[in-house]
Amino acid sequence: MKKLITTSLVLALSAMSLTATAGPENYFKSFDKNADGSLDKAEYKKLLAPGFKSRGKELTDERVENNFRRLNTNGDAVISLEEFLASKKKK
Ligand SMILES: [Ca+2]
Ligand SMILES: [Ca+2]
Repeated sequence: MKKLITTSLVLALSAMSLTATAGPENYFKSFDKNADGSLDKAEYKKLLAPGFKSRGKELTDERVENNFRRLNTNGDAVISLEEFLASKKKK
């Protein structure tokens, strides 16, 4: 019984560190700092930053803008969860 609890705790912890692969929805929400259900450009920039950093690229405003526009299919000022998930499915 004790072992089972330990195992599920480990699973829960690894799920937390793997939010990107475990659930794009949770990943999206973790960057939605004001919890309005969408990512504005500042929030989206924070989402992009680790990926750029790991590839040794500088995250310029232009790159944020380009990525933002690609995801923001309806052309408003924010990326909705739907738009974010749609971009994940395309890959
Ligand atoms: Ca937001
Ligand atoms: Ca949008």
